[in-house]
Amino acid sequence: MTQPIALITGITGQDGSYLADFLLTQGYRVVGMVRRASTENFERIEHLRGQIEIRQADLLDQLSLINLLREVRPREVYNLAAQSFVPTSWEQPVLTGEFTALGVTRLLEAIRLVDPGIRFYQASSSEMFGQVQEVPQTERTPFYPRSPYGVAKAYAHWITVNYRESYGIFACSGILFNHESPRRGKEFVTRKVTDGVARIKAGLATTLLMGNLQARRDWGFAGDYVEAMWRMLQQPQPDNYVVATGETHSVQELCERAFARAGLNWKDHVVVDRALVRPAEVESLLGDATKAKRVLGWQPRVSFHALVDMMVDADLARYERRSHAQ
Ligand code: NAP
Ligand code: G4F
Repeated sequence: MTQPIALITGITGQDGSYLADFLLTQGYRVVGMVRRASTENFERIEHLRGQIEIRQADLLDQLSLINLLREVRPREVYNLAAQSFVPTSWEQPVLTGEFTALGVTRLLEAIRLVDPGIRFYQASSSEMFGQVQEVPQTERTPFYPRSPYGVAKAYAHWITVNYRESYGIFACSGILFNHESPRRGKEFVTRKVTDGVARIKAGLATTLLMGNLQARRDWGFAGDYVEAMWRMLQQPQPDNYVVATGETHSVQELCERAFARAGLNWKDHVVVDRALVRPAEVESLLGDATKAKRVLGWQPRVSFHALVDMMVDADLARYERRSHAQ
């Protein structure tokens, strides 16, 4: 049998790196798409050098996507690239729409032109549920996005469904709830907190400025969630799936657990800064992954507490290594 080829956009991101790890264990030839930068940003895939191939293209550039597909001829394309930080989407709404919404149409058009038999995964988001219309949220819950990012992801979701229905492309939309890891970007709340805890423990800071502590999220482990992406593309039919843990926790609970893990009391360090509260908030998310469990045989393995502990421990170890190196 010939080796299957997977193309991952956004391979330098959190999910791209975990998905590459996973696909290599499944025997894939993994090709990662990166956009041009003046310096390489390969920290999350450093450990995979020599095992994966990197090619340049950009979601903003149609021809680069067509040429990439012509060269690589993948069986599966995982579209993980996006402007993914919600607050930035208010500061750069047009660019967010270009990457996160229209970029998906460009990629689907490239697939249609080069090889409509390619299986396509779109990284959709629970941010599309925004001001939630029901609890818990399922594949049938109507969207009510609350940020330019959420609006862009709703467009991307529907264009994925539309290319499935219009052209018969095997296009899946994975509606993933928040998922985190030690590789999470430091601006997202979980990593901001665990990195903040480690900085305080190391004596590099005394306070941590935070936004809305009452917001609630359904947080899972990124390493578990990338497996659901792959399982979607192995089914006989393309479809949409919610991927979530079915548990919701507040940002305050996150702070409590993370500081306690390092032997600290969050109340001594966390300071609320109104400037970090968003113009329109997604107050609470809770997913129902019954369909993913039944059809894909997928299960989350890492609990909320285990996830926070894993991230705090990784950041503590990082600062400890740094202090020993000095
Ligand atoms: P991330 O860490 O922010 O990674 C985003 C990736 O997109 C990076 O590799 C980035 O490359 C790349 N990218 C951005 N603009 C690009 C462009 N114009 N052309 C090519 N590449 C571009 O995000 P993540 O947490 O791994 O999430 C992966 C995907 O899932 C995203 O689409 C996100 O919106 C979605 N999602 C995430 C979650 C979550 O909780 N993590 C939940 C639901 C959906 P650079 O390294 O060059 O910046
Ligand atoms: O970690 P966050 O920035 O993630 P958010 O906005 O939920 O978006 C993430 O998950 C989405 C899936 O639902 C993805 F699609 C998206 O790409 C991204 O990965 O914020 C989580 C919550 C928010 O309610 C925010 O207001 O934490 C609250 N929060 C409170 N203080 C904070 C802070 N968020 C950040 N980033 N920084 C704070 O200081």
